[in-house]
Amino acid sequence: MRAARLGWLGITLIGLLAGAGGVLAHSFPREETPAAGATVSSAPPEVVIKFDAPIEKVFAQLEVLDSSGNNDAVGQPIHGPDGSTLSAKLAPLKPGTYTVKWAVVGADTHRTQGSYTFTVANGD
Ligand SMILES: [Cu+2]
Repeated sequence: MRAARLGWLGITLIGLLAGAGGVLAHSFPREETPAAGATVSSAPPEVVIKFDAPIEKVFAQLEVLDSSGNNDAVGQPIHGPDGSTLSAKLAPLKPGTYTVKWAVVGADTHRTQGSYTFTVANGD
């Protein structure tokens, strides 16, 4: 009876450690500029995503798509000196809603990806 209890405890602890390790290791956005879901009054010159864990300098993708699916990011994504920031310069954006699509490989070699939108308001 006692052995059985210890067995369950052991399995639970292993499960918790494995789960926590997986979550901590992956790289997900912590802060986006412009913020996810934001409406900004003027066209931003760049998009910046700060991740919660280091990302590899290769394999990173960052696209800023207009409503027609055209990519307004200019050139390759730029890695920040802190090792966990990715940014892209933008062509002048017209008013409208833009979809930011990102994909990165974390320092643990795991790939994560996602998307969010922001809106450039009409008029100056
Ligand atoms: Cu991971």
